Amino acid sequence: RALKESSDSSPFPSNFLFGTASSSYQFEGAFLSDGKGLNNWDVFTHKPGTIMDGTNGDIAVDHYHRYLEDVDLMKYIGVNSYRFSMSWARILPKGRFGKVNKAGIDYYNRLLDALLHRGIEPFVTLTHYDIPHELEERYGAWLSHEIQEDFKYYSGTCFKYFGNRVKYWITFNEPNVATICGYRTGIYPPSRCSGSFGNCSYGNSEREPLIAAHNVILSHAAAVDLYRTKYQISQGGRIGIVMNAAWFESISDSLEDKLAAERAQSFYMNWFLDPIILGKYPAEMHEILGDDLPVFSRYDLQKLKNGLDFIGVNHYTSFYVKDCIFSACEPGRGASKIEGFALQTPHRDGVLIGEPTALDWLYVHPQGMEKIVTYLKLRYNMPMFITENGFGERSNPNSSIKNELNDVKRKEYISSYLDALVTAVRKGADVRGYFVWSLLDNFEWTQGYTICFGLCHVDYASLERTPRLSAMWYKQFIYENMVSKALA
Ligand code: PNW
Repeated sequence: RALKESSDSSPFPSNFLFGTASSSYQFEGAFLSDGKGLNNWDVFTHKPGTIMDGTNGDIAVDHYHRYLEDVDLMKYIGVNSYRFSMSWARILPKGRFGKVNKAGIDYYNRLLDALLHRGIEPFVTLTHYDIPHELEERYGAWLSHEIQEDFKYYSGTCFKYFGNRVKYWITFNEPNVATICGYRTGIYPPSRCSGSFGNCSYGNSEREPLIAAHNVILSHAAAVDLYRTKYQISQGGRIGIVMNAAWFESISDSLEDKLAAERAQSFYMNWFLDPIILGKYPAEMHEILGDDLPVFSRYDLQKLKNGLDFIGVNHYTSFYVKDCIFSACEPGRGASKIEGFALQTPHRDGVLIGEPTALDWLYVHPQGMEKIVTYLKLRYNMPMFITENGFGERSNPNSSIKNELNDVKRKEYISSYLDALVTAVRKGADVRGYFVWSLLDNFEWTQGYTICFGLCHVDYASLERTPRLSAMWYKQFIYENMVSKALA
């Protein structure tokens, strides 16, 4: 369909999903309300020194109580889809070792019904970093194969209660970021570090990120297997996974650097997608990690087969990549063995890959959107959704509200990335939706509330929401796209 319509002014088909994205811990607040259990992020943010501004998600933007207002805001902007995550500990406060929390089920029922009532398609993430603390306490969460049983139980609970209304399920958000930050650099819970990197209270084995990832992959497979065998035929939904997908550009034309750019992708994104889609870890990982790489049993492989209906792509930025096998590298992002000896750097000959932002990992390089989508099409040839794309700015409590709302750079960022996406779609990539991160300013993990990603500004004293220029721009963009479809 995308190809047939490529002569239109807009290549997006009329059923293309335009939305905004969020996550439970960053949005909901209500961290102890109505029977919710503690999760890993509740415990982590309450430890001193973990979050830059000393804040936490106890209240966040109080989406739990203000979801109706937020759904109306979405309706105003004109999106036809909303990506959000469910809080595992709100639904199962003690994982599979306790009861289902009825109040949690009720909350998501209300949210789903409010969305559907306004014609907004729910796009549901099962796990966006937050998991019941109980699982960490009992058996070390992702380091134990037991988590597969828990994740299967949790996803089955969600399919059972919500599957009649949810047509798009995502098992995990960015497990590549979660395992690297949780088990290598230690900046996310459970704050475990490997090798000499990071600044944790204890040093752990180099293998931990690999073990955690292996359990994520098998948990994903268990949930998909359950969905396929028990729910999919009657409920008619699709199930996917979301990866953080940066574009890695070789820093030079040398073969060594080109291979390093390939390796960077294999050790970051294909690490999860290859096993799930192709049934094995990338060849480069086998070569470099050898026996350290966990092995899939024949039983695992059976479950992994055909384990995905679509790929969710969180794309924000690009990096140059430099080889660290044949030449020496200073330590840095990507340079270690478990990241494939492929240093990621924003500089080439003293020139940045794109305009820098308030985040040290976010450079504005819209061409990366076209390249990553094209790369994914060639490697996996599957339907895709851009599940996150957005622009972060430092919040400035002293600036006027007028200034806060005039987010020209965010508008330009989104507009240029959408242009690059159009190019990829015209060339034949099967992209079916696009979600801006995020509807509102929110709790930006270790950066707390110092960074704003919202199309709408949030006043943290009153929790009042106000659309920014970028929200008005997105509203107009969606409207024009719909009109061009209606007239076509
Ligand atoms: C994503 N990187 O995280 C998450 O899915 C969101 O929850 C988050 O708020 C959003 O992007 C903005 O940060 C990322 O290092 C974490 O490249 C790390 C990276 C990218 C995205």
